[in-house]
Amino acid sequence: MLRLLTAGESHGKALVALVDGFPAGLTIESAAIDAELQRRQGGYGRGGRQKLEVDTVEFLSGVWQGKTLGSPLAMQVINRDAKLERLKELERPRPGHGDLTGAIKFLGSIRGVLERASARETAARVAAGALAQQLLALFGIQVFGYVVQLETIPAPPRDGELSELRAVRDVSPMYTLSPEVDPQLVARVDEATAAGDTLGGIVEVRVMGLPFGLGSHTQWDQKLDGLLAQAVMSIQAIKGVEIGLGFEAARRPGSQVHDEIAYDPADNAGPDLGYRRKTNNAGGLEAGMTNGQPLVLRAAMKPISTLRRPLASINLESKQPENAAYERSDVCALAACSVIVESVVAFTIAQAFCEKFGHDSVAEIQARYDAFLQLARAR
Ligand code: EPS
Repeated sequence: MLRLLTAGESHGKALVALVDGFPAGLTIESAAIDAELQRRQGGYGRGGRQKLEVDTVEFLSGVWQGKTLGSPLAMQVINRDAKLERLKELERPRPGHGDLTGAIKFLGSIRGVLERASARETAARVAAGALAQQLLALFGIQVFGYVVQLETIPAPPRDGELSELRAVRDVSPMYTLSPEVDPQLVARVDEATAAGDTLGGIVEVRVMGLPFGLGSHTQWDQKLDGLLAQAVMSIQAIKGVEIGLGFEAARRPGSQVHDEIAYDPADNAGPDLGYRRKTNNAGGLEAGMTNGQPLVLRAAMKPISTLRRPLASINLESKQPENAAYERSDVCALAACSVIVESVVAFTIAQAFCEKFGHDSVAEIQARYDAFLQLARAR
């Protein structure tokens, strides 16, 4: 089983991703992982912290001569702003953060909760997701995330070659596929900054090149849509996840929801085996399994809970009303969120991929993958 645990506090020594059950024989490209880590640090609306950090990954275990060994991979991202021991307790919990609830749950300090609840933890998840993307890429699976809405302003995605879309996204200040909308998004972030407020939005991830049959219909905890929703909902500030049409499916009759099936015997060499859909309202998943179509998932991010113009709270020492604490923070981390959701989706897909095709070695997975495509084509 491929699995991930993370460790680390926002201002502790480092974030660590412990990836267990990762196949042997993958040549690791550290620079590509660093590129994703740095993309996570970017986007319009980030705060002062990102000027201090230059996130890069160091492998502490599981790699020999540039290749994975099949043993646990400990990946470390060092915190430059490692000032945890000097930081003081907070007394006024921020509505929306884990401050009040965590301090009560653990009968302890707000600081002890916020340091781990912080979205800085997602650096470890992006490192693991970027590693997973390198495994998936060997099998032609590409995971691609971008922003589709800031607050109420849509930034519609577009179709096209992945390399072209990547080029558009990577010069966008908000990681959108709508350059014409970007100035409006930037202006809205500037407005929120001036008002001491924060902003959320919606990100979308597409996964191309998926074979049939990742996940399973047989048991609730193996359904891939459920696993994806769990993984994405666990990202800090995510409040909703939808796949394909999502909530819109509830508003339409079945004839306008389900994706009619066609077949092209002359073009069945790819992982879709020649089965084509006129629409992809299912978002690539039927009965908890990939169906050979692109996976499409969206996630809703709430605005960041640390506001420069703070909301009402209670001083936990005096129990008297006071405004919430303010600490240096981001105004909008939506662009970063698109990188994080992309990474988390990539890791979850890699888990399902290894569940189906094995996780001992890349060579065995390749043989089993090829054999499956051959058998499935003859089905
Ligand atoms: C966060 C508070 C801010 C964010 C942080 C998440 O950190 P700091 O208090 O050091 O300014 O910048 O996110 C990151 C550091 C990051 O790398 O994403 C919080 O309280 O959740």
